[in-house]
Amino acid sequence: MAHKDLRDWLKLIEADSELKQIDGAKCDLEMAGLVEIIYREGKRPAPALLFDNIPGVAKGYRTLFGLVSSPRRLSRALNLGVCDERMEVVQRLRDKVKGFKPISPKVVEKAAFFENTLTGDAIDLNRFPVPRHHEADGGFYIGTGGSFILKDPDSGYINLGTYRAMLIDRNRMAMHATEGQHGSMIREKYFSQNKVMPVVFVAGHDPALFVASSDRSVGWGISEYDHAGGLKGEAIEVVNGPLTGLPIPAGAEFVIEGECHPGDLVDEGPFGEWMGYYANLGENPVPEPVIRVKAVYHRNNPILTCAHPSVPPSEMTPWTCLIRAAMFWNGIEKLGMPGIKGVWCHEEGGSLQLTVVAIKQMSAGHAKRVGLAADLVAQVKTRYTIVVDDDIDPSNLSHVMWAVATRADPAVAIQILEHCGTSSADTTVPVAEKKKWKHAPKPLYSGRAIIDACQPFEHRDEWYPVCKISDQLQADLKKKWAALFKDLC
Ligand SMILES: Cc1cc2nc3c(=O)[nH]c(=O)nc-3n(C[C@H](O)[C@H](O)[C@H](O)COP(=O)(O)O)c2cc1C
Ligand SMILES: [Mn+2]
Repeated sequence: MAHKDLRDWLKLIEADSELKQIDGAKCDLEMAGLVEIIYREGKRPAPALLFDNIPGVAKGYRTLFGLVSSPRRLSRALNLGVCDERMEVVQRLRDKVKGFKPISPKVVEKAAFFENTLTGDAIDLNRFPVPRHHEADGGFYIGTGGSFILKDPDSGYINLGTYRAMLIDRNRMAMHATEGQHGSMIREKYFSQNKVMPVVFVAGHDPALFVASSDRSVGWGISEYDHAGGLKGEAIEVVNGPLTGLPIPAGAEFVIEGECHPGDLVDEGPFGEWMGYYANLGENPVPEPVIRVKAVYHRNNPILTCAHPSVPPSEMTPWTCLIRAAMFWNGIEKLGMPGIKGVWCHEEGGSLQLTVVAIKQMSAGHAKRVGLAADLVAQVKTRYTIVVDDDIDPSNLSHVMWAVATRADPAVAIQILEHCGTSSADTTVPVAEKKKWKHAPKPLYSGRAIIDACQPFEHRDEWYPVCKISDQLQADLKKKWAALFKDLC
């Protein structure tokens, strides 16, 4: 049986010793600062961090980071069978998604979050434990570990997306859904018809729903509700929002109902982003649509869920690398590429900008074609794709770079793709270019590279022998000198 809601799931991860409560940290810089240090410098896997007894907020109000940031937690959240091995989680996830049957949500009458209903003057977003993440951030951010629920006005399909939102005042916030996101496409439809857009924001919902709502591979027109239900193997329970009519996850801890009016914009940002930069420096803060909050609902002692981006490895990258490796691997195979033995999306590239694919070479040019396919699958936010032979562990960066240093002749191995379209998050675009992006989007371009770090196909049979002790000798020595290895390795 899968977990029922976040509280139920927290009990499971506590029993796994993957939950740590921290008392007394402040919302302003302390909570997120501790998360950053623990995830960058601490032991792996780092536990989920539940902040409690937070100064300045009501007793019992809590904030949770690192919800699914370990192989075990992600495998639990997606009902993959408990697993601590990264590559095994990737395999199980891609198998599950291949045989995928989406399950529509089930409407129920009751939700625990109706325990507390705030409307009118009673609404005050500043009463909740919303963090400020970095010193240079423009404000306090909700939404990093939540979902926005929107309805496509044409087809009526329900989209869930994870987009950050900055608190403006007690009943307004600004949503940052970047260009091309389903959330911004839906918003543009309402605004172009001069219509008010109904909005729901939830936090502290089912972790499977959070993962689905931040997964780029869920396509336009497919509801993340159905996708999350399919992953969990059971329908997500929803109640209809009293004001918006939008379906709201019944198990959520914290809910906002509100609306977004055409032309109502406010400065949002700056905010330190997923690949470790303030990437929107050209125009920062950026005018973003205001969400006017009409009602807040929350469970007693609510738990807000947040995610902390920073220079990787961050609190986000230990799980986004698993999701992307699974999705990219399936995507490369769908393009008809044979011989794929492993895919890894390195945390150093924010799980998107540095992909390594291991192959069993099957024909001349195979490695290069696989590299092109991987670049295509990763779409707009990629940078480097490296293809290695299957004696290289694609998830071991030093192993990968050894292959690059010894097998890739730069003159022929590196393919540079110039002038590819890119996103506002791209830090290779000069800041001056971004400055031209005022209000009306201007095209942005940057390059990508594919590095073929495989042994040259036609010389494989006479390739240089690797100087490394055999696996057998290694195992024998480790057994015989077990005490020595206990001290030194
Ligand atoms: C922790 C986390 C935070 C994110 N924050 C944002 C954000 O602020 N803005 C944004 O456009 N995308 C953000 N994303 C990426 C989107 O959630 C992701 O692209 C998702 O597919 C969007 O849903 P959609 O495809 O239905 O628009 C974030 C992803 C994660 C994992
Ligand atoms: Mn979507």
